[in-house]
Amino acid sequence: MDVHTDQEVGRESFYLCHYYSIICITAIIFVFFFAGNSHGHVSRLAMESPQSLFAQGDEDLQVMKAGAMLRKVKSRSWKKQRHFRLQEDGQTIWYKSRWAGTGHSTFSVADVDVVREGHQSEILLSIADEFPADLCFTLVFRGRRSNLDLVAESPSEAQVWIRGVRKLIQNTKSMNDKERLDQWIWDWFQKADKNKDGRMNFKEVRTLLKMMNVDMNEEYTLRLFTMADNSESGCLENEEFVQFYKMLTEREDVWRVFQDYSRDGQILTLAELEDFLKQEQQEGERSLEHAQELIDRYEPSENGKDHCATVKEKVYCPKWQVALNFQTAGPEMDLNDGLFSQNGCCGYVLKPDFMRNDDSFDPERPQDRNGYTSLRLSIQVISGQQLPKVNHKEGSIVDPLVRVEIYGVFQDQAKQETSYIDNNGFNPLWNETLNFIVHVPELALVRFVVEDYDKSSRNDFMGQFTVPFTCIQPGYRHIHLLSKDGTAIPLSSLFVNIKISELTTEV
Ligand SMILES: [Ca+2]
Ligand SMILES: [Ca+2]
Ligand SMILES: [Ca+2]
Repeated sequence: MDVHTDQEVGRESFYLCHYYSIICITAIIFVFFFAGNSHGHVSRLAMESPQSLFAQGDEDLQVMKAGAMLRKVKSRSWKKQRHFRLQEDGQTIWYKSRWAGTGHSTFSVADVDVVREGHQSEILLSIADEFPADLCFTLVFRGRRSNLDLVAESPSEAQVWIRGVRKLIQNTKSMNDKERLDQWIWDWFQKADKNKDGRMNFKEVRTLLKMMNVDMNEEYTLRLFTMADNSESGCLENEEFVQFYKMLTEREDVWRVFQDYSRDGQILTLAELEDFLKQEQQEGERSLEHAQELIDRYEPSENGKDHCATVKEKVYCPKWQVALNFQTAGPEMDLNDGLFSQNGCCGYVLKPDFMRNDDSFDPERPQDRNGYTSLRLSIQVISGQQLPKVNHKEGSIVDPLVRVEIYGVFQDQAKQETSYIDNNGFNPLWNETLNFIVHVPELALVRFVVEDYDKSSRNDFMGQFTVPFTCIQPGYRHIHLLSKDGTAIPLSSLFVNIKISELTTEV
C-alpha cells in the first residue's frame, strides 16, 4: 500500500505531501462539441498529428527523427549504446539496442517533465571523470518513473536532443484543448489503420474498438459506422472518423445531468447553470461568476454559431451530442488543485488545528474531542471513461469495478466496492452509491481504485487516485486516474457524484 495511515504522520507537526499521490479532482467542465447541422458539419481534422506538423519545420527535430546512438547510463558500470529516434508522430521517442532484434522501448515526450543539462543526476555525476558535462543530459519523467541518463557522442549532438526535447515538451504544454483532442484522435487513427491507407474500414474499426477496451456488438458498431460514413464509401475518411469518435464518446450519463437542470433539454441558461453549480457542486457565492466563466469559455464555436443564433448567457446543448471535456483536462491543470495548493504548493501542510492545540484529541477515541462532528460521505460511482487495458492483447477487454478505500484513524478505515461490469473498459456504467462515515475528516485519505475483475485469479490493478478528504469537492466530478508509477493515464477517468453531509443521528 502506497498510502501511509494518518496515525503515523499525524504525530509530526507537519506532514509531507508526497505521502499522498497527487490529487486531481477537477471541476466539472461542460464542453459541447458541436455536431452542427445534418450535413455532418464538424470541425476539420487533417489526419496529421499536430506534433508531427510542428516537428516538420524544425531542424533539431528533423535530426532527432533521423536518429542517433546515445549511451544510456544506469550506473558507473552499466552504460550501453542505444539507437534513439523521434517517431513520425513527433511525440514518441523510440529506442533499442542493436542486439534486441525487434524488441524496443518507447516513451512519450508528454511524460517528460524536464530536461537537465550536464551532470545533474547522481548517476551522471558518478561518471563525470569519464564523460564531460557537455555530452550529458537527463530526462526527468513525471510520476515515479525513473530518470533516463544519456550521453551523446558530441556536444553538438547533445544540444540537438536537449533543445529538441525541450521544444517538444513546450509544444505539448501549449497545445489547446482542441489540439490535444486532435492529437489523441490522430494517435488512435494511426494505431487502427492497419493497412496504412489513411482510411478506416469496418474491420479496422472493429479492431480499434477492441484496442480501446470496448466490446461492442457488431450490429450497433455497423450502425455507428454507417452513420459516420457520410460519403458512403464504405470507409471512414478524415472528418468521418472524427464524427465516429465523437459518437462513441457520447455521454448518456452527462446528458441526464444536463436534462435535470435544463428546462427545455436543449439549452442551459445562465440561471440554470448557476443553479446547478450551487445545488449540485455546492459552490456557494462563486456560482454565478463561475457559471458566466463557463459560458464564456464554452459558448458555441464558430460552427455552432452558424447553426444556432448566439444568445449570450446560454450554453447550448446539441441535439445528439453532449460531451464533457475531461479528455483534455490534463494533469497539468489538475495537479495544482490538490493538497499542495492548500498551502501555496510549498510541499507541506500544517497539521490540523486540533492536533496542535487540543489535548482532548485521541486518535482511538475521536468522539471525545472538542467540537467533534462526523460526516457522511456518499459517493455515487456513475461511470468510467476510457479505462486502460490490463492485457495488451487486442481481444482482451477488462471487467472493471471501482473500490473506494478510506485511510485515517482506526474507526475510519473502510473499503467498499461496486460490482464489476462485463467486458467494457471504454464506457462502463455502474450507477452505484458507496456510503462511509468519517469521524476525523482532517486525517482521512480517500482512494479510488479501479480493478479488472477476474474470477479465477486476483483482480488486476488498472488505475487509482488518492485525495485527502479535506480536498474533496462535492458534486459531479471527474477523477483522473493514475497508473502504478503515478503518471496520468490519458483520458482515463471516473465520473462520480459526491455528497458530504453532517451526521445528525447516531449510527
Ligand atoms: Ca485502413
Ligand atoms: Ca467515407
Ligand atoms: Ca477480467
